[in-house]
Amino acid sequence: MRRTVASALSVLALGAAFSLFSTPAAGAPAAQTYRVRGLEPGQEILLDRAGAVVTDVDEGAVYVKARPDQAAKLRKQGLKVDTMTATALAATFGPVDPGYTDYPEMQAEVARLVGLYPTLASQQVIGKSFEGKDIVALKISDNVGVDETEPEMLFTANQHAREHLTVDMALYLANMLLNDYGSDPAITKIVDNREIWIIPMANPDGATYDFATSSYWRKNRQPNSGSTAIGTDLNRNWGYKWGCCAGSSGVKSNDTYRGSAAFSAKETQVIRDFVLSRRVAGVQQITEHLDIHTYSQLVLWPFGYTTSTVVAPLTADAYAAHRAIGTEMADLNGYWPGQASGLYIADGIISDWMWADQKIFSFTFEMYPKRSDLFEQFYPPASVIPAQTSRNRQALIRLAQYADCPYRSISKENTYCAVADDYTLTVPGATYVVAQGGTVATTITATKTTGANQLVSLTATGAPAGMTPIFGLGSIPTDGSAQTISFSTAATTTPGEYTVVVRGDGTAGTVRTAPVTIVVTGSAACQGANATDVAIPDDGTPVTSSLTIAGCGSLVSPMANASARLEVHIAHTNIGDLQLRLIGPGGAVTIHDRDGADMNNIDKIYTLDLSGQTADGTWSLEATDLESGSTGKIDSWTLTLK
Ligand code: 0X9
Ligand code: CA
Ligand code: CA
Ligand code: ZN
Repeated sequence: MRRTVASALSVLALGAAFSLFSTPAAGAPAAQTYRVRGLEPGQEILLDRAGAVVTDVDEGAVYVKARPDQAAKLRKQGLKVDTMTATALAATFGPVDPGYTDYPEMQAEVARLVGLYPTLASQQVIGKSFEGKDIVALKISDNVGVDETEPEMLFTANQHAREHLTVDMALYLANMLLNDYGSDPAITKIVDNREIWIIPMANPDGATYDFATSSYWRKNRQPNSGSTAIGTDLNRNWGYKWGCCAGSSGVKSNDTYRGSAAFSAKETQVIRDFVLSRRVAGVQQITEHLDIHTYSQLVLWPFGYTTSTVVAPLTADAYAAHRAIGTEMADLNGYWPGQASGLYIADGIISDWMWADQKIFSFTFEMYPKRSDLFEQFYPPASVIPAQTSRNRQALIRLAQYADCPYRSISKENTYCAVADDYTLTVPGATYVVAQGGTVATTITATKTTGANQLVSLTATGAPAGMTPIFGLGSIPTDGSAQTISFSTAATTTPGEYTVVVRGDGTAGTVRTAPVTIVVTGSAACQGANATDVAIPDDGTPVTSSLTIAGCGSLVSPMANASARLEVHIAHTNIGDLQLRLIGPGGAVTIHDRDGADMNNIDKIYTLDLSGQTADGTWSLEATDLESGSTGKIDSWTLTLK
């Protein structure tokens, strides 16, 4: 279906573009919700002019807050404008499914876990909401009653009232850590070596109101002086770059109202003060933070207020580490990774403050669903909870594993996280290329940086089947001398790019690693590339870019590999509009189905099981833009079948 401007705006669409809503004079009729249909691309200005504030966007319709006189203006423009009664709202968005965890149930669940695991879990009321409800933080760690010197992590959920799935996500995390402690080694290690703080409901007033009214409520419930409009968007109220950049609204009735001042909301004050209280002798104990939202299936990192990537106080290395961890998490949960501003500019957000003010690595998850038209957006049925929370298990574990030194994600732990009796482990050069059956040699060096010398024993992980790392010496001194290390491959080693991690275990207990990137090339006949640009028409018919593979399949081995490599480069202004298929001699595989909400460009390496298809023949990359309002081109792609 061709989408109108309504769905062209569909990605959350909570920006400040429609903020001309004038405050009604005292006694004027209050704003109410209307459904507007028949809006064509480019006609958004009509909403602006009438003073209507967009609160939500759906396939074929925009929902606005407006006064009756403003709604009448829209009708005069020929738009279909329906009054949304509370019943109509509930019918459109559905009531909140009682299967979600409401405020009393959240308190009961936290109390149950603390009762069940008294040595691992404790709870603390870190402050009160505007209406006086407890804001609860659950702490999980071994020796939970003791403030140990372990890296701390903070999880916040439900800043936005209607994003009920996020509360269940936080409680899934708590259950995962507690129930699987002692049985799952990765979880046990995390609970033993981290102090984890979970705030499952950052906005209990808003959540309670939304459960009671099913009104699709986003903000807190704090009144605004001089207005009948209630509420501040907590995720526009944080004190870094508050209100700086048109990424929030100054209009009290707007869904992204930033509040009267930075930290004017009670709930952001409480959480800020809790974070500040985690400084010991001036050193912030929390190293990583995750803020949980719905929807769009994204992993986001700072900054949200600007599209610049590296801007002080976010250094190039800090940005790179955010990106590396964020991308690893996205690989594990199937979300799309990107900088927060890639979705849209938002200012006064929690993650920007966490990094800029406290140097806490901070991420945002936007959970299920992927798109607005797939399901009930913020109100999917509670039946999705088990699958949509457990899909984040490995991503959360990975995040926790980095909490001692997030810079390890870019192999800069030696620079940023040095310990006594330390050394660096280095392998020169970036990428080593070796043909199947061949051997590539290089050197490895251990160099003492602090403390005493150690003897370092070497091992390696991550080598593919058939590849053997060979160390000239099994143990090397930290005197800086270069030692030989080589990698021999078998004729059967699957071509591809591998990261072999060489690990050094020093006699003083210091563990250091050095990643080595090795590209194993197969027969040239099994590779193809096409770098000719192919324009992808907006909301148009499929386009393809093709290549021919010949002489790759043999009589004994005619098929492509179970882990074939497809590298895709596409320039596009909204990859959430795009569908991509790889069409081979034996059929089509969908590799991208409108993932990534409103983000730009695809530069990605896909590993595909193509073992059901003959290698030789024509292979095409097909791109279809399914929505209007954005466009791009297939830039280049490379296919390695064996
Ligand atoms: O707008 C928000 O606060 C978040 N999205 S939501 O739909 N859950 O409201 C996203 C915040 C991420 N930051 C930026 N987009 N800049
Ligand atoms: Ca502990
Ligand atoms: Ca501590
Ligand atoms: Zn949100």
